[in-house]
Amino acid sequence: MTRIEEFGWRGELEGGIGRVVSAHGDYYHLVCNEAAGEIIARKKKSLFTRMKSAAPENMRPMKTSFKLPIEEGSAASVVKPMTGDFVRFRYNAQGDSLITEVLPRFSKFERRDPAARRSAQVLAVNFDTLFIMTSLNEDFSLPRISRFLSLAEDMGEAECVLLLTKADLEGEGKAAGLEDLEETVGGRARILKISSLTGEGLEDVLPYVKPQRTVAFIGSSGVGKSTLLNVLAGEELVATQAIQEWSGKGRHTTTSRELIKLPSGALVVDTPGIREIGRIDEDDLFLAKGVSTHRWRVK
Ligand SMILES: Nc1nc2c(ncn2[C@@H]2O[C@H](COP(=O)(O)OP(=O)(O)OP(=O)(O)O)[C@@H](O)[C@H]2O)c(=O)[nH]1
Ligand SMILES: [Mg+2]
Repeated sequence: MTRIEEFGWRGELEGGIGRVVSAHGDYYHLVCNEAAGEIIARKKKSLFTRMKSAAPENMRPMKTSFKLPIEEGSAASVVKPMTGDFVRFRYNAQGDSLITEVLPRFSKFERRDPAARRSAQVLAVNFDTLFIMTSLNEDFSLPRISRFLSLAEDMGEAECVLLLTKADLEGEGKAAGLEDLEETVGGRARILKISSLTGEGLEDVLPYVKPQRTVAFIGSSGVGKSTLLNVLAGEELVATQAIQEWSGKGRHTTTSRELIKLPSGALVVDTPGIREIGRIDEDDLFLAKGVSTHRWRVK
């Protein structure tokens, strides 16, 4: 299997296809079949992509509950590459390689921008499974879960799992409204309960972390996204941080999106936590922490 296939590519095998594993301003870390399997590439200035076609048939996951190809028929738009994207690039062994096209995304999770300055903010792309994660402590919120699930309805060709984290804390009875969870979810996602601390329920997660399949972790800061990633990796791959005692909420530990390959061969996108800003207007519920725009210096 070639490197790009290991990283989830299911399309035609041609040269110059890469997958973004992390973004650093206008520079992108790509895995690909060129060079030693990874390169740094720069984004072509004003990268225009006509997103009129759906992802090719062979790019789609085998099991799907959604039929609508996303972005079909939409007008030409500027698409900035992001972690998880498959891109076309022009390889240059001497200097900067150039990303020339962002390939159509077969799934994406986005929310309306709270300030409405942009039409939408994309949080994850090209995942086979979306893990919406929420912890079983005082931070548990049925309206938030409902909001996440309605955003996931338009996500394209992927399945959605609601992961209730910190099951070891459930006994403390701080997750108000837990008894109404099934009704709120209304069959829109499979519900799993796990504890990264005790290992409870982790066996139910394993079927989703399969070779060449991508899982995106989404959820508020401190719900244990990075902790789960480390447990699945079997080592301390990414930093995690203790929760703030007084609020039950975490303090953004993960600050950029990164695509990580697990020993199982699965690809995971760990995302920065989404911060809730209010409960008045459903559309304004979320404020995500921006992706780090730290620039890579390529010598
Ligand atoms: N009791 C308990 N604590 C957990 C569990 N999983 C994670 N934690 C703790 O929760 C805190 C936050 O975990 P992180 O994994 O950093 O949370 P995160 O979702 O990645 O947070 P951001 O990166 O800020 O979005 C850490 O102190 C973890 O040790 C769990 O299953 N049970
Ligand atoms: Mg994290």
